[in-house]
Amino acid sequence: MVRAYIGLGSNQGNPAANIREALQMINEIDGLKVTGVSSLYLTEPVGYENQPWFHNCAAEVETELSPDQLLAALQGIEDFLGRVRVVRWGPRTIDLDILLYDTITVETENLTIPHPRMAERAFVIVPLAEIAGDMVSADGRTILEVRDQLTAGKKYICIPQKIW
Ligand code: A4P
Ligand code: MG
Repeated sequence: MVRAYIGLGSNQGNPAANIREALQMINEIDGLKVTGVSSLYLTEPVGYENQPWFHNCAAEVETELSPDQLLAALQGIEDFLGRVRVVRWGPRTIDLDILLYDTITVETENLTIPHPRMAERAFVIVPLAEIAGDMVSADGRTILEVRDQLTAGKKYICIPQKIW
């Protein structure tokens, strides 16, 4: 069993319901179990601004799946929940990213772990720090250190909603 962390994001339809449904589907896959979920955050869109705000959270899973198998499982859930990819960084029903997989580094055409853009993105790091503060990011800082440096002086809206 390996511990991995998944970033969840949605800004179409009912984002909180989409995220809850994705968590349930993740938990129902053989060899995957959700062992922790952060608070749910309302976040300003990054990358492509002309779109609704996102809801984001992070989940901890225990898994027997390899990184490639985990990616395939998450993409199956994205497809099932009807994600249509029109614009890169654009609106989506659900986006599921592998943030960390144990302490392993993966660098293939289809998969980069730790997730390459996570350290610059408060919408990933703030939720992740709630459940994986002591894990180490790609540059050797802990997730808590990354969060504190990234968010100094900034405000993020946390929706105190029971998501899991
Ligand atoms: N891929 C490589 N590494 C990974 C990984 N660690 N986890 C590949 C998941 N996928 C990974 O991703 C494209 C390809 O990345 C996949 O086929 C997989 O093989 P995608 O999810 O299909 O495309 P995308 O999400 O449109 O592009 P990208 O570059 O992954 O976007 P991001 O970085 O996921 O950003 N603003 C807020 N506030 N909240 C958000 O959640 N999300 C995005 C999407 C932009 N702005 C946002 C948010
Ligand atoms: Mg993505």
